Amino acid sequence: MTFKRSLLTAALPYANGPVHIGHLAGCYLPADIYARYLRSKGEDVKFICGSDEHGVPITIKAKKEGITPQQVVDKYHKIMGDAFKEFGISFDIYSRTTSKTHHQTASDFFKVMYEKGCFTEEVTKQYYDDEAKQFLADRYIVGTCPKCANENAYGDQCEKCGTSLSPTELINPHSTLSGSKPVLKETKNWFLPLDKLSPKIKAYIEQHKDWKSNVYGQCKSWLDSGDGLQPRAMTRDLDWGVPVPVKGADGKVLYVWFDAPIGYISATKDLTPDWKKYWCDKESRLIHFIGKDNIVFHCIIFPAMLMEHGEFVVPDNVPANEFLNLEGDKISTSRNWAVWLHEYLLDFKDKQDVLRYTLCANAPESKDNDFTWKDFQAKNNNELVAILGNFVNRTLVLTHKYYEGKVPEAVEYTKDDLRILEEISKAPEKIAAALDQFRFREALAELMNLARMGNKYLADTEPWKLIKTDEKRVKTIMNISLQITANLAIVCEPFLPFTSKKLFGMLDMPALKWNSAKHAHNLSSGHKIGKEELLYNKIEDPEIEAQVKKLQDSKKLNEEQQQSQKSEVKSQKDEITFDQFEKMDIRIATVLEAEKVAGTDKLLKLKVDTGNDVRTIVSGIAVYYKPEDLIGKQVTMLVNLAPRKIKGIESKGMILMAENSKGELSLVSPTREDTNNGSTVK
Ligand code: B3M
Ligand code: ZN
Repeated sequence: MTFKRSLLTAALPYANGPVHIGHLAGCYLPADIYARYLRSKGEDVKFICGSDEHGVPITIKAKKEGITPQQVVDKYHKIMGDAFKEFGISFDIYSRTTSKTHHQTASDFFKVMYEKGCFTEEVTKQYYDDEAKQFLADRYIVGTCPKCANENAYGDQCEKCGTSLSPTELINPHSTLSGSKPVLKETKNWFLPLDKLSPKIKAYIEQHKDWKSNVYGQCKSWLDSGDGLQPRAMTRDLDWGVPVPVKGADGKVLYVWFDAPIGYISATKDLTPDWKKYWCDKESRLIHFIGKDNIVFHCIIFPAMLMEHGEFVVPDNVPANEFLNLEGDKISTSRNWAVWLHEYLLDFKDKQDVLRYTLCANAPESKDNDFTWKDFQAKNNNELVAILGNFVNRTLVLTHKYYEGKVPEAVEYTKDDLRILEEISKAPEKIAAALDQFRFREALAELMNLARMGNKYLADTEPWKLIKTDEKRVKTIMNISLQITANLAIVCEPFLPFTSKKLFGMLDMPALKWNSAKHAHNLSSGHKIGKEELLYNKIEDPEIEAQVKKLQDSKKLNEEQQQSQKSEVKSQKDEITFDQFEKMDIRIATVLEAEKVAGTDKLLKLKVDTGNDVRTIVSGIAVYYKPEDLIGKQVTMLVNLAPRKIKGIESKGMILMAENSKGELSLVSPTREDTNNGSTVK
C-alpha cells in the first residue's frame, strides 16, 4: 500500500515530571529523526505530540505538594515543551489534554461509541472513602502486602516485593486521603469488551507481521495468553479528567488511557483545519512512536477504539523502542537516577547534537541498552570530533588556505575519484533504506561512513603534500571533499539538525533537501564558502567525572534516605566522658530576626540573642519553619562551636534540633516561660 501522507505521533508524556534521556532515546528522538527525514524528502507529514495531563499520579503529586492538579500540569507542560524545543524535537504541535479542544474531542469520541452500543455497563464493587466521600483509585489505598508483609503496599502493587495486587488483596487497607478504612461500594462503569473484539484485533495484528519483532511479539503474547483479552473499564470514579458525557455518570471521568491517545486527534485539530485529511483518509499513514511499556495501549486498545468508532484510520506501524538504562541501572525518577535534559544543557551548552548522536547510536531499538558517560565521551571524541568534525575542518581550512575560500573546479577525475563520487551518491539511499525500516542506529552508522570515507580520501590523497607538486590534482581532490561536506550537511539534518545548520552556514549555501544528496555536485566551482569553525570540541575527563560523581552522589543520598526510613530509631553512639560533655556550652537563646538565604531552599539566616550577645547563625530549617514563625521563639543552641562560613555568611554556633526517623527537624525549646536567654543546658 502506498500512502499519500504520514501522521507521526510521539507518546504524550505525563505532565508530572521533567524529561530525561530515557524519554528522548525511547521515542522523541527516533520520531524526530523520522519526521525530519520525511520532510526533507518533501513528503506531506505532520508530527504530533503534547502533554498527557490526566491520570491518578498527577492528582497524587498535587496532593503531596499542596497544589491543584492544574497547577502541576501547567508547570510541567512548560518544562517539557521547552526541553523538547531545546533539543530540536520538531513537533508541528505540542498540545495538551486539558485543552478545550481535547475535552470536546474525547467526549464526542466516547459519545459516538456509547451511542453505537460499543460499551458494556458493569456494576462492580470498589473501595470508597466515607470520610473523603469519594471512590479510591488503586494508588490511593495502602495496606499490608499479603506476600511480603510490607505495610506500605499500594492497591495496585507492592513496591517492595514487586507483586502486582488488586486493592482487595491488601490486609488492613486504608485510604491515603483520610486514613480511614475504605468500604466496598457498588459503582457502574463502562467497559470496552476486548474479549469480544479479540478476533478483529487478532486479524489486525496478523496483518502487521512487518512490525518490529519486539512489538509484534508483545502483541501476540497479549492475544494468545491464557485468558486472552479481558473487558477493560473505560471510565473511572475520579474527579480529574474528561467527564463521562452520559446520564448517570456524575463524578466519573474517562479512563486516562481512553482519553490520552485521542489527544493525538485533538492536537491535529489544533494544528490544522485540514486534520481530517490525516485522520480519516485511507491514504494517510498513522505511525505511533512509543516506549515498550505503551505497546498494548497503542497496538490493541487504541486500534480497538478506532475500529469501533469507525471514522478514523488505524495505526499502520508502532515502532516501539525498549528501555534505556543509565550506568547499568534502571532510570528512575523517584530515585533521581536520571540525566535530566534541562540539567544536561547547563553542563553541556550547545551540545544538543552530541546527546542526540549518542542516544541514536545506542538506541534501545531491539533490546534494552545502557547509557554511560564514558561512552558519551568516547562517541564525542572518537567519532564526532575525530571523524565528522575532523574531515569537515580539514576540508574547509584547506579551501581557505589554497583558494581563498572559493570552491576549486574538478579538473580531471581519476578512477578512485569516480568510485568516491559514486559512493557519495549512494549514501542517501543507504541511509534511507535503514530509516524506512526504523533502523536508526544503522542509518546513523551509514551517515558516519560517508564522513569516514571523506576522511580516508584526504588521508590517502594527502593534498597538503601534493600542493607542492600537482596543483591541478589538488583542485579536484578539494572539490570532491567539498561535495562530500555539502552532502553531509544534507543527510545529517534529521539526526544532527544543529550540526547541519552550522555546516550549511559554513558553506554559505541554502539548506538543501534530501534528494539533492543523490548527486555529488551541489557546490559549483567559484562559490565562496563562509568562515570555518569547529563543529565539535573534545570533552575532557574531568567533565565526565563530574557527571559520574553527580550520579553517585544521588545514589548515596538515596541509600541514606532509605536507610534512615528503615531504622526507625538510630542506635546509640559511642560512650563519652562527663568532661567531654562539659566542653559543650549549650544555652537558651531567642530568635530576633529570620530570613531565607538567597539561592537555597533549606537555609535560614537568623539573628539570635544568647543573653551574652546578639549574633548571626545559619540554620538548615527552612523546609520546616517559615522565617516569620521563628521570630520571638526560644531555641536551644551550642554557643561555643567554632564559627563556620555557610554560603558566605559567618555562622556562630549551632541551633539544636530533634531529627525524627524520616529526617525531619523540630526545634527544641524550653517548656517554662521564665527560662531567660543565656540559661545553660546541662
Ligand atoms: N502518558 C504514558 C507515558 O508517558 C502515557 C503515554 C500516553 S500516549 C497516548 O509513558
Ligand atoms: Zn510485597
